[in-house]
Order: sequence, then C-alpha cells, then structure tokens
Amino acid sequence: MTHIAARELTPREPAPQPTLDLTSFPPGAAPFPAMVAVLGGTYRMGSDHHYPEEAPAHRVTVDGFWMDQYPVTNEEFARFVEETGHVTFAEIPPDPADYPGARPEMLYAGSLVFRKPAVHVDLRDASRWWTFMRGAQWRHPYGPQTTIRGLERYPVVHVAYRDAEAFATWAGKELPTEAEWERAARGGLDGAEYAWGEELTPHGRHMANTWQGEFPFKNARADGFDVTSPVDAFPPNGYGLSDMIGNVWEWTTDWYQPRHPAEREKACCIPRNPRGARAERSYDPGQPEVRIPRKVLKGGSHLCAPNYCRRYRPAARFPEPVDTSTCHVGFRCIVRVTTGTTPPKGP
Ligand SMILES: [Ca+2]
Ligand SMILES: [Cu+2]
Repeated sequence: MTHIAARELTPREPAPQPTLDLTSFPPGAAPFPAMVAVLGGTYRMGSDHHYPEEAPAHRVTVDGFWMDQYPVTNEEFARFVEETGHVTFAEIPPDPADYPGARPEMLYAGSLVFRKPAVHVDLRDASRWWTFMRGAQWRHPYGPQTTIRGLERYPVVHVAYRDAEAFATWAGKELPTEAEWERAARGGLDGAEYAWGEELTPHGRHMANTWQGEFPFKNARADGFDVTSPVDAFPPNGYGLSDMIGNVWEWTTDWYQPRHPAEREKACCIPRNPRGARAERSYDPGQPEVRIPRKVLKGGSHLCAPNYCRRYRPAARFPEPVDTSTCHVGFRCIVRVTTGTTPPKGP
C-alpha cells in the first residue's frame, strides 16, 4: 500500500474497534496536524549488503503508528522553548564531575559544528572537520554570530537526546524506536536499498539532501544544498514522510548495539516492537573510560558522502552519545496507538 491508500482513511470512516489488528494502519484520524499513518506489519530490518552494524537483516514486527511528516523545525522548537523555558544541553557548561580528566578550560557550553577543511585531510581523523564551538546552539547553528532567521522551516539542530525527549513530552508525542523509524523510512518498499527504491539518484534526480563530491573537502552541491535544507525540499516517501533520509540524522530511543539480533526462523518468534539493547551495552568500546551511553541515530545527513559515509539509507545507523549535539542531528516524533485503548482524539 502507499500513502494514497493511507489518506483514504479519512475522519469520516467508521471508528475502528479496539480489537483492530495494529499490524495495519493506526485507527482513527491523525492525533495532530502534519502527522501521517505508518503501516504496521512485519518487515526486514537492517541489511547484509552494507556496513557491519546493519547486519544481520532480520524480520521484526511493529504496530502501526502516527509519525511527524517532517523533522521538528526551528519554528516548532522555538515555540516549545518559549512555552517551557527549556534550556538545551548545548547551552549549559558541562559539569566537571561528569567528565573526569577533561581540562577545565575545555568545559564550556557549545556544540559540534562541521567546518570544511581547506585541504585534503585524513578521512580517519574526524577532528579535522568537527569543531566543538563555544556558543553554537540551536539558535546559532554555525556559531554565536549566526542566527536561524530565515531558517524557520529548516530542521532544528544542536539538540541532545534529552532535548528531543523534552520536546516530545511537551508535544504529547514520543520518540520512535529504531524499528519504528526504519519501518517508516522504508515507506512500504520492503527490502529496498533506498527510501525511494534501488537507486540513489533515479534518472539523475536527487531524492534527499546528502553530500556530492569529495567529503569533507569539496561539496559539489548537486542536490542544491551546501548544509541543511527546508524540511519539504525533497519528495516524500511512500507513506508521505519527508526528509527521512539525509538533511539531518534523527534520534531514536534505542540504545546502540554494534549488530542486530539474529533472524528468527519461526514466525512465532519474530520480535514485536523491539526496543534495542541495554544502556550499559551501548558504551563506546574504543573509549572504555567514557561511560556515556549511546542512542541509535537514523537517516544519515547532508554530510553523508559516497567516499566517506554511505548512510543515506533506511538500514543505516550510527551510535551517538546522549550528551552530544551537532549541526547535523535533529529528530521527529510519533504517536503510538495502544491496543485495547481508545484511539487518540483529533488536535
Ligand atoms: Ca547537499
Ligand atoms: Cu554519514
């Protein structure tokens, strides 16, 4: 089914029974504006053809749910901050107790900003293009002198996990699990490489904001965008969701583990609404002294490039420490419909 079919579920349809099988579209009308229905069901999560952390491809089942059509925008985040007074993680100087061994002069409020190096650099050294910039935060995405004026309909960035969570709670929504997010990104094309089919640029058309040219040094901008793009700049997927791939990575609730669980042969044992690993298993094995748990990011960003990071696919995933914010990570929310309870009412 496509999103066309989803839209036929208008509010005028008779209210579904609470016994409805949720491995279908969520019942009723969208609980908030600009949310679309994601079909529940069993699909192949992950991929055996790309990075090792995406393997093994394995079947999972997720119930249908509602998802924000777009990543959360600066405009929406500003409304949240105005109403709640929320202060984002990037605006607060780190507590030295949380970062043993860190030099005190390094403990300032800031966030990670990408800066294009002027020359060729070693692709193994991400510090050549990432700067922890004092004063970078959601209102000043490229440093204290920059603003979000004119970027109202661009995705909010420089949000740590708990900022995304706080927004979701305020909005009466939740953050998706990795399995839900990937189900949604596939847009009904089970097993396809990309959210739109088998080719990165079908008939030469760019379907997402990624990086063309040689990362991190030359951005050819063939898709029209040097950094982030408006959330509706590219065509939506089969469920009507925009920007699932590229532009900004999106937070999910799952703790990261470096591999997916094995495929279950028996249909009875396929995990239903899986929720990832335990927090303690998500620490970075490469930095054993750092005990900051990591969440799964999905979707890739405008910095994903063929020569460096081919993560502009639904199966791709990346571990992000919960205290980290950057200029290429945002989020979007969902609303779940629990079996046996009354479906959420309209806005
Ligand atoms: Ca681009
Ligand atoms: Cu990437």
